[in-house]
Amino acid sequence: MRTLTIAFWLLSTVVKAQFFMIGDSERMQDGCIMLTPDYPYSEGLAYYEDKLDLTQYFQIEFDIYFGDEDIGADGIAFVIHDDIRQFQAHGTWGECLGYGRFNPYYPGNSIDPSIAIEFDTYQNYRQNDPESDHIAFLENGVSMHTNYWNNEDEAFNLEDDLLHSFFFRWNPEKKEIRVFLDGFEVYAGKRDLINDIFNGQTQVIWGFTASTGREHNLQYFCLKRFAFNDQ
Ligand SMILES: [Ca+2]
Ligand SMILES: [Ca+2]
Repeated sequence: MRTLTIAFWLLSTVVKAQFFMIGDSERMQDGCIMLTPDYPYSEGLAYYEDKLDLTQYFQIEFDIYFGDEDIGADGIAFVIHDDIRQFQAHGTWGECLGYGRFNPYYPGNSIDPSIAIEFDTYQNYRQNDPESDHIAFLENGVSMHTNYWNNEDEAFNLEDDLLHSFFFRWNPEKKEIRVFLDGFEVYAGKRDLINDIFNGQTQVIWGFTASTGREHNLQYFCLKRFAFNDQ
């Protein structure tokens, strides 16, 4: 247990220093990384420089800030990918959060193959968004979704000037993803990521993407802990 604790501490220390940033993302003074400033038509991404091993259990814990304007935009996506552009991969701005593309039926700039958890703060009819802010599981750079989580609250709002706690867990034996927001389970699903998404690839890139459009917000994340164990 002591060994594990030390390993977690080392990993969490290293994580803060090793993000590869593209677009408008910038380091902040307290070790957090800004993805977009509170400014229109911005896109920022930050990828951890070491790849994830999908054959291993992992849990990534982070805090996310979505701004202080309830009608701001557009949100943040947590992304795991093996796009051919690797650490330069990015999607479309605005409603696509720097991850997906405007139209799911035609090609566009998106991150693929991939999965993402989107934290969406602006309603876009083209992506089938509900009126409220919401969280959704996405695949292969397609922003449109049919299912989402908003705590069954039509006024659910993420842009409340607070940090929100998120956990992302991957269990390779059960092939299970679980995501938590402020203590609520916001997504749980089984998917054979290695074979069904990444075509046998086990080493993948992970990070965060975000964008703004006509509406905007300051958006950033702070990594809390990156833990591996055999649970
Ligand atoms: Ca909102
Ligand atoms: Ca949206």
